[in-house]
Amino acid sequence: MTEEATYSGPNRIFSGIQPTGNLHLGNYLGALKKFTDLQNEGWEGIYCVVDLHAITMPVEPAALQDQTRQIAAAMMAAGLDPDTSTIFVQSSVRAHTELTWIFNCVARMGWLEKMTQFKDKSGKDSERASVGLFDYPVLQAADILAYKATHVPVGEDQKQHLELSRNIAARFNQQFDAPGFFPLPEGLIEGPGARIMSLKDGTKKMSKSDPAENSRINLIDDADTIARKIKKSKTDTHGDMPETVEGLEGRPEVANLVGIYAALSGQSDEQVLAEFGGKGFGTFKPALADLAVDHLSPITQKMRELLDDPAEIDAALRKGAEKANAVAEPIIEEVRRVVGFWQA
Ligand code: AQP
Repeated sequence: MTEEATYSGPNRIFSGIQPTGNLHLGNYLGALKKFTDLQNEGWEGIYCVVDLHAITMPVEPAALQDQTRQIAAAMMAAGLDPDTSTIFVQSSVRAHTELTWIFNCVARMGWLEKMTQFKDKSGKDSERASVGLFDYPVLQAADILAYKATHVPVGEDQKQHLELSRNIAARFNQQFDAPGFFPLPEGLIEGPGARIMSLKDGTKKMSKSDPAENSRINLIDDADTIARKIKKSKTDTHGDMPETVEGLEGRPEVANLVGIYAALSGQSDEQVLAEFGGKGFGTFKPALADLAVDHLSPITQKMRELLDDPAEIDAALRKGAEKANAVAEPIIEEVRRVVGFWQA
């Protein structure tokens, strides 16, 4: 579905991270690092720990509480400042669930049936998956549009869900004869780190739910663990590091390691290969391990400090919920009026 983007409100960023399992390097480079860079470029940003999304799969209540704080700690440790950006927990702002219901009546079954993440996560037994898992992308559209966010920094895996959010926004505007009411949110996806792959299989994305612990670098891994995982990462039998970017074709594991080095060092793949092309993995892997440890250990340390005394996290989340509510509530009021709900 297409619509002239006539939205004229301010630019605003929204993004979320699920409190499910340990955050990994893919979450950091595909999301957290981008959030901080955008904040430091002056964007208004609303960043959410999406606990309503987390319960679409079974999760222990106590674990959910802990993991919610862990994600908030990671956001703060990665450089998000709760005074500059809004950091909050999704379930503390009711606009998300209310708008989801309205969007459930706008989105079409056929759109949701095409979502590959639902197919991947529900597996062969989709009849037993929760209705929430199927509806997940509609909640995601509500997350973004409850704030009329115009830009969404995410990893490449979220491209399809983002397209669905645009379709829901466009259809809402059309169905309720409210042109330009919702923006058609754009992804901020490109750039190094958009798709970090498993350290054990360069064709599979690095993921929290991969049972192979050595497939990912967790943000809470210590220096020795990071070095060991990089040393054991899969390469191939084609020989040393290629001299050119073309030489990375057909070498997904090596391309992934070069991409990680590039994203962490702020260089291009070409620059990395100018330095390491022709050298062996015995040279490249230790250099990558040092870079990863240098980059991640201050974040890990800050995360641990915050988690040792969670009062600072909780205060930031309370304040974030107030700020988020103050943006979302007037928008939901407008939505109620546009939809035609009774108002006293
Ligand atoms: N491998 C990745 N490379 C780049 N970005 C990634 N993201 C996730 N994996 C990669 C981005 O991280 C943000 C938060 O993701 P999430 O936790 O909300 O959802 P997810 O995609 O379900 O994370 P995982 O690790 O892949 O979990 P599972 O294993 O449960 O599927 C998003 O912006 C995402 O794009």
